[in-house]
Amino acid sequence: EGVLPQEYTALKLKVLEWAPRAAELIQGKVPEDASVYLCPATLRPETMYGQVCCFVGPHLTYGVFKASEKEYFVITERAARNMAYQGIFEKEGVIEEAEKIQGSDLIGTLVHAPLSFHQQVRVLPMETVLATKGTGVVTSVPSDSPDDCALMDELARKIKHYNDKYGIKEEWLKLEIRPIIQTPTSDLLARHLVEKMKIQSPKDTQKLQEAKELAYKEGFYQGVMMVGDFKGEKVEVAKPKVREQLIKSGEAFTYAE
Ligand code: A2H
Repeated sequence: EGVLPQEYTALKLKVLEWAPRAAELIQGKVPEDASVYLCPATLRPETMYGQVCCFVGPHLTYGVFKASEKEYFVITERAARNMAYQGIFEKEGVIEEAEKIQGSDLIGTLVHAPLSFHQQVRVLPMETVLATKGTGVVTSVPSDSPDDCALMDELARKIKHYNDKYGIKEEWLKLEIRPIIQTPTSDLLARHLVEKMKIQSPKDTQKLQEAKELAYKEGFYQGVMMVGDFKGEKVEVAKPKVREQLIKSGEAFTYAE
């Protein structure tokens, strides 16, 4: 980890319908009138219009942590500890875990994705999620993230395997990927880079690292918003505005580590 703290935007993806195993575990553990959110940490809040699913690590353990009387967050225990000391939970320094859930048990859960063209998206598996970064939850924006793009391709290509293993349905992967940001190279920069660099799988780590850096730099310094309230503005300018909007509407918060 670096010397300077990384500041993420943590998004609140409200659970609309639990996957069967998660539903059993949650039963009676969270008050009826409370909402539960999956909280992905992102560095690209301006891309949230393009969310198509939400990734969890199938082998990671998550907790359902009480943020306030009415709100519970699904995140790693590590993230909960950090949040408890950042004034994110109602009771400063207090960690209350309603239940533990394995990532694999969350797969198939239906959540509401703030700002996205696709308001309802599914939870899907990402084997490469690091337990040591962010909240352990990653929202998927395949138009602008090479990692997300490579993984969506992989899930679709091996749908039979993923259906057998996790009950993933083909239709969950079929959400349209719409352009969000125009850059000199492309309006679907991640897709363009994955194809141009011949990235075959989420395990092409070195190529993906390179693609990620290229996409981040070009997107940030040369990108222009094609959608949303800041359409036509440079990404550099729009990014903090989208972030502020999400925070003001109660759909996101700042999380640092
Ligand atoms: B980003 P950094 Cl559109 N494990 O959000 C693996 N990856 C994680 C993670 C974890 N535990 N927690 C967060 N991330 C991802 C959007 C996005 C992201 C776009 C383009 C690039 C991009 C949509 N996915 O990240 O190591 C999250 O994905 C590439 C930099 O702290 C988060 O932002 O720099 C980013 O990695 C944080 O990575």
